[in-house]
This record gives sequence, structure tokens and C-alpha cells, in this order.
Amino acid sequence: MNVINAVAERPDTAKATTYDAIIIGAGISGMFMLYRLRELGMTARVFEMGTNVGGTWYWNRYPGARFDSESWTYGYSFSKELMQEWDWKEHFSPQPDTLEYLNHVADKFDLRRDMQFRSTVTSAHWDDAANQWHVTLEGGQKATSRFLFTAVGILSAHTLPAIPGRESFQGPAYHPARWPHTPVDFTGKRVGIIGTGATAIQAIPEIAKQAKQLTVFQRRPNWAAPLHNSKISKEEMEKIKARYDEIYAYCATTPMWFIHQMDHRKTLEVPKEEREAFWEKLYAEPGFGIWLGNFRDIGTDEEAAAAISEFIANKIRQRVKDPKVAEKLIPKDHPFASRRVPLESGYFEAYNRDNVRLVDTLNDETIECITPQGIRTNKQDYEFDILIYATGFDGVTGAFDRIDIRGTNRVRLKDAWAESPRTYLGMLAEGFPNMLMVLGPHTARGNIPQAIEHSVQFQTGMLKFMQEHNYTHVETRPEQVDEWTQTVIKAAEPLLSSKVDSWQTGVNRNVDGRTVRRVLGYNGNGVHFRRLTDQVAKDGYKEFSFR
Ligand code: NA7
Repeated sequence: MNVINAVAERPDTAKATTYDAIIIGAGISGMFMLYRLRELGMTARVFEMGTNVGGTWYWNRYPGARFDSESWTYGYSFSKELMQEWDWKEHFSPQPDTLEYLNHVADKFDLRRDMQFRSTVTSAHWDDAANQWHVTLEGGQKATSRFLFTAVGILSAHTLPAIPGRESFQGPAYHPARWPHTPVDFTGKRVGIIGTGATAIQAIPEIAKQAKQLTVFQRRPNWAAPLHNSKISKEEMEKIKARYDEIYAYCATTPMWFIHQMDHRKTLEVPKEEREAFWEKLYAEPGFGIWLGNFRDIGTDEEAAAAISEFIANKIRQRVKDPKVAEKLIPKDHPFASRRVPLESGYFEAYNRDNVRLVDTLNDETIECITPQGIRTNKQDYEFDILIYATGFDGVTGAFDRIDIRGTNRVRLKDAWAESPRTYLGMLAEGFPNMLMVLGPHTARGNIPQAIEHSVQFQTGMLKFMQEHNYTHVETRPEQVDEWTQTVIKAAEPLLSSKVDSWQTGVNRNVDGRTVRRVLGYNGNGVHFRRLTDQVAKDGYKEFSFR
């Protein structure tokens, strides 16, 4: 197996081994958590697998990787100075620019001095008697802390396809989330890619421009809509900077904290012509408007979902020249917006190129195995110079499962969550004292950096409260966990997305036991979530139990 893994060297030994807090992960969450903990006067150490900061934007270096969210709503907002000094170059920032931004943040706030890279946390065990966490890294290094912060991301546990023969392929094979740090040259190469999720949808048009031939193995097609990215001029950036307060305040009023506000009409109440004109407008606009700015029932009402799906299907038919290929690219098993909608830049047109072919592995051929030369289906052998496994992630809980986390009575988190996560607000897990999760399961997500900032503010607010009251121990209350778990499950019930297999519902057939759908996020309104958490803070965190 030659999937590239950028991490090779072992860490240096840390100077001290006891901290007030250990943070796992140096992505957007871990960086901001460190910043805030320092403000509280706490000693903190970040352990990060990679060789530098950036998390998702450190790992995912594949061609075409970029934000699907407006850059100017997707950065940190805690520092006005930072906002004013950083110029986003494109409305949807490409990965290299985003990584540069995060490095700039790390430099500006001198974050790296409390970070240890090439450091994979393998276990974290709670010690009730000592009221602290014992953390072990790959290689044996140990550290202890009063608090443990998981800042591990929701899409960081990448998964390779469970297809026999994977080890035998003789050429280079890559997962997009472990992409090499130097660009891969596809010139003159025959490339095979498995998967057609958001990642592949970004990568395919870019690889197609270079490769001699690109063969896409599609199991289930995904709905996708145009991104409409463009550059940001100096003048436009100045205007955005002048409006930052207004922009972020507006995002906080929308259900998912994006710049897109849902349309409060119901789809079928709007006359067909008016509806179609509205959809034409959304389809021609940049960003998630077609998903998040759409009629309020497209995610819950089957007829409404069928109508928007038909609209998008017709767009695909118009854009893909070969009608047979177009039909294969149109999902038939789930409606538009019932999985996270990938945004694309020329994805459908890529299939009009002579050097791109689509293999439908659901209806036409079945992948049997990977061979030394390429991929064998039940119909033929395909030969490739390079293989790409754009096969996604063990979403939300996957990164937790990869660490042996044990709480009270040495209960393993993985076992405790086997059927469903049990948390309060997705921030503290039942039975795991002093472990605070940024983007944990059952929390509100939407606009990820804004969700992170909100969560970090809430958690560090609670730590400040603990400092003021001389508390050193925090736990959930069982009745709050029951109530929150039920709230989360209830909020997911009306959603069509709850009836579809995806990383969001926790299904990943490349991972043992990941065949049953689970609720992994809080799908209620983000505005209510903010209100609730603000109220909990205002009332003195009564829902938690302190010692
Ligand atoms: P996704 O969206 O989970 O997509 C993974 C893709 O890989 C999807 O098309 C899968 O098909 C396919 N897949 C996975 N395993 C296999 C096997 N064994 N054989 C064939 N095809 C397979 O992951 P992405 O990385 O694209 O995107 C993740 C998120 O990142 C995205 O939602 C954004 O939030 C950013 P399937 O649909 O399961 O039939």
C-alpha cells in the first residue's frame, strides 16, 4: 500500500508533562481554544498529528480543494485586527490560501510555542482519584492535564475503500485527505478515481484538465450545484471589511449561520413559473443559496424535494452532452439537499471531455478488486498509472473512535456511543468528566468556523466560571443528557436527510459496524441553539454538575 502519509518523524519530547489543559488537534478549533485558554491564564499543550497547523486545510491538499462557503464568513471573527489585516483573494478560498491564513493566525498569536506536531494521541484515560486526564501519544510519550479538549474535527478520520487487493496496486494511490505536500503531476497519466462525493466533485474537473485519461468510478451519484467562484478585488475586500460586523451579525440570525437566509414560503404554495424563476436565480448565484436560501420545506417535504430535484436534474441534462451519461449523473435514490450539497466548478462539463469516462458501479459494472495494474470489474480490467480513493470519512465520531478514550469506571467512549452519542449540547459526554468537545456529536454545526467560535466561547466561559468558584471538576447531569439526546433525535425526525445513508447519518460501509444510521448532529435551528447556550451561561451553568 502506498497511500501517502505526510507524517513520518517522531515528536521531540515536550518540556513539561503536566498542563492545565491538553488540546487534541491544531485545526481551527484547537488553535482558537489555545488562544482562549491562554487568556484564562491556563497552561495548555496542543498535540497535533500533522507537521503544522490547519487541520482540514492542512491535510486536504488535493487539486480543486476550496471553501464552498463565502471566505469572508468563514474565518475567525474574535479579532477585529485579524479581520482587518487579512485579504481574502477569492470569494471561495482555495486550500493553499486558507492554509496560509491559518499559518498567519498561528504566527500572529504565537500559537506554535504551545503546540507539539507529529504527535498522535492514542489514548486518554480519566483518573477520578487524581481528577485528571492521562494522555499517551504514539511512541509512548505521556502527559497529564486537568482538562481535555477534543478539537479533532468532524471529517478527519479518512477511510479507504474496503475493496480486496488494495495493497497490490503498483502505482501511487492517494486519499485526498492525505494528499502529498508537493503537487501530483497527472500529465500523460491514466488516472482512476473512486467516489463522487464533495471531494471528488471538486477534484475531477481539475484532474481532467491534466490527465491523459480520467476514469470515474461512481457508486451513487450526488446532487451538486454551481459554486460560481470569483476573485475579490482590493476595493471589494475593503467594502467587505467595512461590513464585517453586519455580515457576522446577519449570519447569527440564520438557521445554519451562513449568509443565506431560508425563504419562508413553502415550495408548492408558489406558482410553478414563479418557483422556477426563483430557482433559476438561486442556481445562477454563488454559494449555498440553492440549498440554504431555498424554500423552507425542500428538506422535509417529499413533493417539494421532488420538484427541486427535477429542476436540478434538468440542469444536469442541459450541461452534459451525452444523455446517457447525464442520466447516470442524476441521483435517483435520494432527493436534492438530503445529503450535504457539494458545490462544483465545471464538474458536469468534465464529462463532455474526450479524456473523461464514467463507470457506473451500481447499475452497469461491479468493482471486484484492485489489481497491480488498476481496477477489475465484473466486466473488464482497467489499467491506471495513478489511483485516487475519494472515499470519504468516518464522520463525526470516527476521530473519537481512533483514540482509546476512557472515562469514569474506565468505560470506553466508543462503547458508550456504540448506539448513539450521549452528550449535553454536544460539548460534554456523559461519564467523561472534564472532557470538552469542540464540534462534538450532537452539537449545532452549519457554518463550521462560526460553530467553533461559539463552542469555544461557551466552554471557556464555563471554565472562567469554574475558576471564579474554585471548581476543578465538571460533569453532565443525567437528566440533561436524556433531554438533550431526545431533543437532537426529535429535531432529526422530520428531515429527509435522516432517511439517507451518508457520513452525516454515520453510515460508512468501509468501516466495520457503520451500517446503521445514527443522528450525529443537532439539526435544529442554530439561532435557537445560540439562544439556549447563552441562557445556560447567563443562568450560571446550572445544567452542569461542578465540584
Ligand atoms: P463523501 O461525500 O462521503 O463521498 C465518498 C464517496 O466515495 C461517495 O461517492 C461514496 O459512494 C464513495 N465510496 C465510498 N466507499 C466506496 C467503495 N468502497 N466503493 C465505491 N465507492 C465508494 O466524502 P467526500 O470526501 O467526498 O466529502 C466529505 C465531506 O467533505 C463533504 O460532505 C463536505 O462536507 C466536505 P456512496 O455515495 O457511498 O455510494
